[in-house]
Amino acid sequence: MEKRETMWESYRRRGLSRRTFIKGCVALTSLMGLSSGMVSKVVEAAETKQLPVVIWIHGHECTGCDESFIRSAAPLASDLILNNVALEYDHLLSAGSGEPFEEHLEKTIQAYNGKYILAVEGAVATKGSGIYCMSGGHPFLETLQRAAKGAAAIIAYGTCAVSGGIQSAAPNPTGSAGIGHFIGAKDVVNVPGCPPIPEVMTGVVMHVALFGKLPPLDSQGRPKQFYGNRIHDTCYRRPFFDAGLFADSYDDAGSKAGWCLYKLGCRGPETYNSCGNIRWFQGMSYPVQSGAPCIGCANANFWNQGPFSDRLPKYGPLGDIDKIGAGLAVATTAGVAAHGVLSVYQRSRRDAEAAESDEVKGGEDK
Ligand code: FSX
Ligand code: SF4
Ligand code: F3S
Repeated sequence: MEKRETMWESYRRRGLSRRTFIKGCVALTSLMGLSSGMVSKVVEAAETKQLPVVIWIHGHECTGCDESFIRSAAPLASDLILNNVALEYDHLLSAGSGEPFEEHLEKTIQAYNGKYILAVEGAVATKGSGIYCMSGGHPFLETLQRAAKGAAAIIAYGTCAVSGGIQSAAPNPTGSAGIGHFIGAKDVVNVPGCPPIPEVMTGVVMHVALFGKLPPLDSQGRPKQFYGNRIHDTCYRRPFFDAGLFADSYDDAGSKAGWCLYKLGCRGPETYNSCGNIRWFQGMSYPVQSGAPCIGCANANFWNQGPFSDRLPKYGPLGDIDKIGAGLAVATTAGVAAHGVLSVYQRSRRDAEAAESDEVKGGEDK
């Protein structure tokens, strides 16, 4: 087995300074959700660990996960696949194809047995002897099991790989399911989302690459640093939820004023993901910010829990929002004021009233 370079050696080969390397390590530390005290450990790992071999396979999916991954900005996906890992095989990103490409997969599995990271996107299609999802001439299930056997760690990227996703939506004609059912007792990091956030994808693979072990996981196998909060916990519309101010339709005054989207079907109260913190497109926005309720894309079976415009039947101790709406608004206003959020609430209410009066005027003009 050839000796591969370390990340530090890769920086030097490209003529990059020690300062740039350290800055890169600091950025990686933060990306992985580690405290600044861990920077020295990241530097040490980046200096001494050979770049890990990664095999990245695709099952039954839409390729959205890779499309998301290549938009990672910190680190850049191009940096990650060219300089931070040794990506030996990827159905989408590799230049190779055909029989030589499939032979390369076999050689890589054998040469790095027990040492490579296996990244998997997409579900396993089981019906019709696997004919609904073939990979290199084999049912995807065979490719998955062959590659999983010698993997040091397995990352399931996307809700399809984690729990079947849209591929397993009722009536599930292809018999699709998440990969966990098919790879025995192997440790799997589950990174759900349809697709997952790009920086979450790079953060997880870099954790495994640098530390040679899985990041801390929750009871569903998700990395705690990225799936420790609900969308609802970090939502900037939360003061409106707490104040009982809800948009009733996509173009009403409440919607224009940025009120809570719960009544439009928002799944934020039951969905764990980092969209509210990291956001998408280099921190630019995320569904709730663009005016669309969270549809719970990181939840198992979310495609079967539609229509997405149907609101959650109830939310925790609050019960049915319809029954408590007005009372909640009054009761929570005092609390909102105490927390200094009243100005946001008042401004928004004024905005809503102004928008409402504009709408009335617009109607009168016609
Ligand atoms: Fe599924 Fe990913 Fe959704 Fe698509 O690889 S999680 S359908 S974004 O592509 O698998
Ligand atoms: Fe935000 Fe949705 Fe929660 Fe409302 S219900 S606060 S829009 S996450
Ligand atoms: Fe998905 Fe909800 Fe985030 S729909 S992208 S988990 S806001």
